[in-house]
Amino acid sequence: MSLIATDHFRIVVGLGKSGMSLVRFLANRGIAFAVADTRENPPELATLRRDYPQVEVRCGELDVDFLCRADELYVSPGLALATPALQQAAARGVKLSGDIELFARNAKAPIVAISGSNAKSTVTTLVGEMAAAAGKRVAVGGNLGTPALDLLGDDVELYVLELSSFQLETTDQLNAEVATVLNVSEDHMDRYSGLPAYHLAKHRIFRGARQVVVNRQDALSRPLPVEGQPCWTFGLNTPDFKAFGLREENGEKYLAFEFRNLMPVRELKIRGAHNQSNALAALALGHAVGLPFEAMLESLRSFAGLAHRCQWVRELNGVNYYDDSKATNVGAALAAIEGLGADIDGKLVLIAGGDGKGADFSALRAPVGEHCRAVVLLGRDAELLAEALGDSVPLVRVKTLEDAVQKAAELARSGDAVLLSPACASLDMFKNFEERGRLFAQAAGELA
Ligand code: IK4
Repeated sequence: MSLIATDHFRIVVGLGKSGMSLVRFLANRGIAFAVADTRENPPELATLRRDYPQVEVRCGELDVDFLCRADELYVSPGLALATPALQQAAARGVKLSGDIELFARNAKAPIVAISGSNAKSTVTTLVGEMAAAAGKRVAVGGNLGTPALDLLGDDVELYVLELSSFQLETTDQLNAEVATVLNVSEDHMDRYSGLPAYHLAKHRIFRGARQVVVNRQDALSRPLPVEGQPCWTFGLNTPDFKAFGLREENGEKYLAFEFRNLMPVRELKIRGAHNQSNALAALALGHAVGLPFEAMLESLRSFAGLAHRCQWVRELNGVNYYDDSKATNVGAALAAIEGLGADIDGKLVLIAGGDGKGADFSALRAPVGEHCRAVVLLGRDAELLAEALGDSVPLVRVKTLEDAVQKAAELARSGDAVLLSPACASLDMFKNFEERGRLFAQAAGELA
């Protein structure tokens, strides 16, 4: 590959999905770069060797002297910035950056930026659908679907990005048109010193934002006020000025903006209070970028929810099976247990466990005691979950997801629901939560 000579040299650290998008971006612009990954066989190595055979790649333990050949490193969200080799390079003057920073420097259209411990994929997808329904040329991605750099295009009118705390850690100035942290609950405690550090990383999303959207019911979602910066809020209580919320009138509950009712809540296909909150968050973000209410409400009426997000899989012998593999933390599992638990006649048989990422599982004890007939535990941190749940409910340990589904089917009675909502990441046993969800649905489908 011919590279235009510049005094700049970059290194892409981590060759997964976003690493590969960085490679394409840098190569297309003739910027000189190399690639490093701590793994011997990173996921996109074959693609890189095929499409960019001239690019230098160093696999295995990071070499600080090699990293210091670059003036800027683009660090994968899967690799901790605290990694000693990265910190040593930074101490020697190398800038640590990431794909989202590069995206922000190059995007020409407004950005809707969405983070939070939970619901960010749902709200991102909703805002994307709303913009499309309003006739906008919209590009949706980031932490979900297409990596941000692959979205860049001259004809794009609006970007809608889901961003993780790891992506935000390497982003200095996002300059979003509107930014939000939907909620903050504990996650990734294997990568952060505590909730404050995680909270701080998420709030980098507000750097340079022209407008913000705040969750009235989560103080940790609120940025410091900035003079002249419009602040829209959402919450399940009654809305006031610049606010989205719920209002009850003549026994009917409505999604509402300020003093006007927009749509009866019952017209939503997605169920549960947390999904009403998600709908309101999407309305607030869409309104901030000027989307008309008509198109937004149409999208809300047709949206049936995401795959692996409390997704109905099948019914057998009066038992419904739900795939909530996307519940990779305690907050997400709580929403599912409380939401679905209150919605069914019978009880839940919960399948949980995996890589707990250092979480405190104790908040699960009371709702599990209230809503669950039994819990089937699997994965690396099954025993930590067992300890937290105590004797609130019968516990069954299994080794595989197939066994978990089998056991759950035996335990469930007619009217019950079997719910995979692991409160843990899947990476100890699976490629990702999508694979975990697919295998759950397959095992449930094979029950006879
Ligand atoms: N160099 C380098 C390098 C070395 C190892 C780069 C990556 C790794 C592997 C990879 C990864 C960790 C990809 C990842 C990741 C973590 C992608 C996403 C995440 S995440 O923490 O943002 N998401 C998981 C979570 O929320 O727990 C998803 C878990 C799941 O799918 O079950 O390391």
